[in-house]
Amino acid sequence: LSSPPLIINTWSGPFTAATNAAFLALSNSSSTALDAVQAGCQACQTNQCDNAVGFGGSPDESCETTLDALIMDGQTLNTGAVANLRRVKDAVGVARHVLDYTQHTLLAGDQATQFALQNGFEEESLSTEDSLRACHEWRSNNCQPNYRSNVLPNPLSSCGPYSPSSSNSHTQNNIPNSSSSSDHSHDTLSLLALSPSGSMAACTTTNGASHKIPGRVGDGPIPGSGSYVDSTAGACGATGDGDLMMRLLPCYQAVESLRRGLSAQEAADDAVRRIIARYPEARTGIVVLDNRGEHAAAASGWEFTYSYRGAGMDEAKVVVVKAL
Ligand code: SD4
Repeated sequence: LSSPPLIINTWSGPFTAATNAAFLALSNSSSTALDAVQAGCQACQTNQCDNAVGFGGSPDESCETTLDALIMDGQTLNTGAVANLRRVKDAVGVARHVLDYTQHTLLAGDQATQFALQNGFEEESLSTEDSLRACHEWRSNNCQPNYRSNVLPNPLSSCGPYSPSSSNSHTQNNIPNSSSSSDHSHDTLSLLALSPSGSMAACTTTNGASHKIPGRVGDGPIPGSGSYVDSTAGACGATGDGDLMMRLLPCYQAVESLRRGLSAQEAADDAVRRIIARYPEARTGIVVLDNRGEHAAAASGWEFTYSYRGAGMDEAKVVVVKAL
């Protein structure tokens, strides 16, 4: 149990910049919980947090980096999200515009880009030398992982011909290899905030899965999957194999479990167990925060670490979570 102002982060290491930016914002009485999570996600988008969030990471089959993001207000359930956002760096900023200035919840693809440009965001390439090099190395290495479950050639890249593979062969392939708590193992930042007045917010920002089929949207921008918050119960953020996780809406599941009286740990364990009952190989990690400040995490397929910073703490604290 930690006291607010409290920030929970799906990750640590280079992502600590996000925890600190959000914590400082939440400690400033003029910022809301929503402002705080946005500031935290933007800190990592800007400095790329180890190329795992924002521009320059996780190129798709055609070498393009695209972004998914979501931001949610726990008081109103108002949500803004963007999926497969192209050529605009501040994905969570655009998501906040969807929340603040539209009746919609989720905009996708080139039209999300158009919306962003109409609202003053800059059009920029999301590729870097590093992301292009990673893509070209992947291509010269027979293009594994292979998200295509049949032998149809891929017209968009120079990767063909594809070898046959079973359906759902993408399990684990897209997530950076991590048998340890290496700082390179996540692609997704989710932040949860609990303010001293009890208001809560959540955000998620990610460049998704590497070498995905262009147009693929992950779990990040899906309410209830990438993150979810309802201040009458609590909040949750997720990272891992989004193609599988989004089928079971683990964050909605966990927050509703809090409402039904489960502890944060029980709710996190339950949500992950539901995924691995179906997909034993799935690599997952979720963090859960109840509206009193109790927090916990559960994971499968990797050793997961998350971090938090609450009232009176000079720096973020890291928690290591064993796989279920
Ligand atoms: C996705 N959940 O797009 C993200 C990837 C991730 O650690 O979290 N990787 O599927």
